[in-house]
Amino acid sequence: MARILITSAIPYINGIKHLGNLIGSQLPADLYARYQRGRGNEVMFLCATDEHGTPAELAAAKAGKPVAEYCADMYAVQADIANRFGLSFDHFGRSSSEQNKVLTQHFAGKLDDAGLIREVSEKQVYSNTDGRFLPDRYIEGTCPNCGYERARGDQCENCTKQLDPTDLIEPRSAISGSTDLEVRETKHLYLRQSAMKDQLDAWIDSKADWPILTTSIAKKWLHDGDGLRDRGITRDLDWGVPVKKGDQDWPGMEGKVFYVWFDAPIEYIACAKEWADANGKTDADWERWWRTDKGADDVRYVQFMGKDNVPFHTLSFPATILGSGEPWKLVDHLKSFNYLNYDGGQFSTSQGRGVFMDQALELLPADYWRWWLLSHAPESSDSEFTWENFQQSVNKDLADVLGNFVSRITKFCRSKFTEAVPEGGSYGTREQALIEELTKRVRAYEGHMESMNVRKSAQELRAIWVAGNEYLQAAAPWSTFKEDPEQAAAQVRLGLNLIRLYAVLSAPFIPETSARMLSAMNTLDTSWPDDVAAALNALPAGHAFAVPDVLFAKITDEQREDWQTRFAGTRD
Ligand code: B3M
Ligand code: ZN
Repeated sequence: MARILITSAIPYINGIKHLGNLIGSQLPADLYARYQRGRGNEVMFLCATDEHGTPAELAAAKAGKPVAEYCADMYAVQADIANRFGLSFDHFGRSSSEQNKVLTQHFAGKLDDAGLIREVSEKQVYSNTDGRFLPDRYIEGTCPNCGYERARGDQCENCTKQLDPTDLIEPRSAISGSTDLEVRETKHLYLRQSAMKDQLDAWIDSKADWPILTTSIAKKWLHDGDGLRDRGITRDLDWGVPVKKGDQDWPGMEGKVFYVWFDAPIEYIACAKEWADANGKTDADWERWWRTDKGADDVRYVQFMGKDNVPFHTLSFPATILGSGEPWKLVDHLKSFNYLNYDGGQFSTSQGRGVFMDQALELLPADYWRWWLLSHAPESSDSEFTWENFQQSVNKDLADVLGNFVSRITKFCRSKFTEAVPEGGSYGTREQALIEELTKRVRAYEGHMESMNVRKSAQELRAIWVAGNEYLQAAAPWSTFKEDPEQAAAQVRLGLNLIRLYAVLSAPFIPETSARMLSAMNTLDTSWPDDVAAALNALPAGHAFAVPDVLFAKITDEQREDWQTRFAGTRD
């Protein structure tokens, strides 16, 4: 049994995420976690809310709530929606936890001991109108790299370049819009990433199997001149992890907090401790996932994220881990995604454009969205959500192919036999051919899932569904039944067993529907079809089942048009 640690990028606390965020990390991470559990491996799947820094402060101010209260409320909202989308985290933590505070201060102390932190007296943008410093997202302006006009002080979301607020052209306050800004001196801690360039370079070179998207972004920041600048890891803000060296005060740093991008990835680790603490486990229980000196050397660690998060995960976070000199687990495989666009433009949280997770669930159950998003994951390039495409996929793949198969075979059996797997007949050449085809396809599916090729996995799964339909069409038990009821019984027995097989294979994509299929088939047997022939005999003759309700309703043209209009504008 392999042990697999999986983390999804932790979503900012500032509001409900849109479908583009969902397919960018949490959903494919869930697909992989469910698949690995299905194969009988031991999985630790962690995610959390990213609660510090300017995104949280700005959103709380907008909501008119104290920031701690805002975060607690939004955490509950996000946890509930994640649950309703079937995201099967072993723990959904909070970066504002006590565990993360302790660990973040611990890492800072270790990095300082290793000589990797320097104090810098630097110039920061100060807003006279707002009476405060304007770090990161408190400031907006034009990106010096690509000219995008809404770049933020920490990063340009258009070209992914990491920025400093003073880099922006025509800067303005994100709070008041004021351009009455000046530059003032303030003291901050810098992580000496530049001192670790060769170590990071060698580490990334050792990852030959990483997706091109991941390594190209990492290499770009390592070699394009300023990519591996030392970065400030503290901020003049109230909300965040107070700057301390372990549990000691840090002279000169009073009243400052760590930068959100310093403590957010550390939450991946702290989240495991939160999991242990919440479940009456010991430190040894979580450390065996994270400390290579305590059992994590045989753990495979996989991270999922959108492409804009890659620089922080290939450079800054590894610099923190390697620099600590302690035996923490480093990522083994990093799966990154391009962007999903919405109907001719971008999804946007700040502009409320697109479909948000809560809205999606008001329209249709999670599995409809899961299937579309995963089968159209923006892997090799950006992809686009359109309502036409969504309607088409749902109606064809889910309703016509999978749903129809299940409905036809169960109803036919009920009408000609009983609601039990029929006796009699044995599998013949047509059935053997199907078993052979399915064996090939299931092995291919496993290969794609193992290497996290999300779209290819979906294509293969759909082909597996189609194979069953084509078999049913060709075998035509409704005709066979008239001349040879024994043979028809065997065909139906195979068809009913296919439903169980489909439920097991499809569970990572459409877990709710998979559970309904298993419950209709009246079985708890979710064993993986290592041997497809054996799997197609799992439900023996006489095994009772029930005809399930329609698995997937088709999306009508009226619904599609209605939704298209409703989601054409922006959310208030
Ligand atoms: N919260 C950015 C995002 O949600 C950031 C990810 C942190 S991962 C440690 O895209
Ligand atoms: Zn840019």
